[in-house]
Amino acid sequence: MAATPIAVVTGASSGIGAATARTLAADGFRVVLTARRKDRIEALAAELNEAGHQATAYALDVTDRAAVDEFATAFRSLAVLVNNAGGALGADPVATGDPADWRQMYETNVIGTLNVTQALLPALTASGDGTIVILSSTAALSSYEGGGGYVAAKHGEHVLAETLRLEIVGTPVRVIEVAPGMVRTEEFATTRFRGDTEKAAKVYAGVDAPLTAEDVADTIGWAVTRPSHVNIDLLVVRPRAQASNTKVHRTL
Ligand code: 8X3
Repeated sequence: MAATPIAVVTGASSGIGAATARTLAADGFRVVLTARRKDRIEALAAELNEAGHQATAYALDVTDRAAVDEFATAFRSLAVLVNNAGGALGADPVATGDPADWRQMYETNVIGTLNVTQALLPALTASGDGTIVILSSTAALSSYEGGGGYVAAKHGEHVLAETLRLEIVGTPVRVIEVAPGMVRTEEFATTRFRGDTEKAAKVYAGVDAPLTAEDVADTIGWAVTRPSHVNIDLLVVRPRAQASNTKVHRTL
């Protein structure tokens, strides 16, 4: 009997990461949930196992290269890696943005993705049929005022995905970039505005049905389960009410 294919999901403690873990578990993968918050991923893994799926939790900070390398030693063969860990900090103009925020966003979004991808690439290749998903953003493709360091970091992730795809062509690993627009999750905007829930709520004010974490997980699940020779290079997904990063229909 063939072994159950394994999918690693980073940032699986909430939002898109947690929803993606649920989707891939339902798709028949043994999911390995990673995030810094151990209690959350352990609870989700227990819930998935109780529902008859296969899940394990591993506390991991993707910016800690030594810890990532240690984690990677557990895998001789890996089917799927979903690089979801990341996020935004601040919405200040370039003129006044805090360099510390820029640095942190580059660390988590770009270097975190680089760390995990480099460490697991041998196992993905060894599987003979590996898939790397990079969760970027529509902020990876065009700028918006106040996007600042987040836009810069997400552009970095986009370039990482493009360059890696060029470099590993001919190996049995595909690179899929999923770029969501406005997604309402419990934490993204609140983290960006440092706990200011009023400011966070304004992001979605009057928007008829922003995307949910489940919508994005659904697109990731679809892309990952295409036949091996099909590479969804870049999938942009927005709510119907959002035509671009700066053109959002609001009923206010
Ligand atoms: C999230 C989309 O518009 O907040 O990645 O940059 S946005």
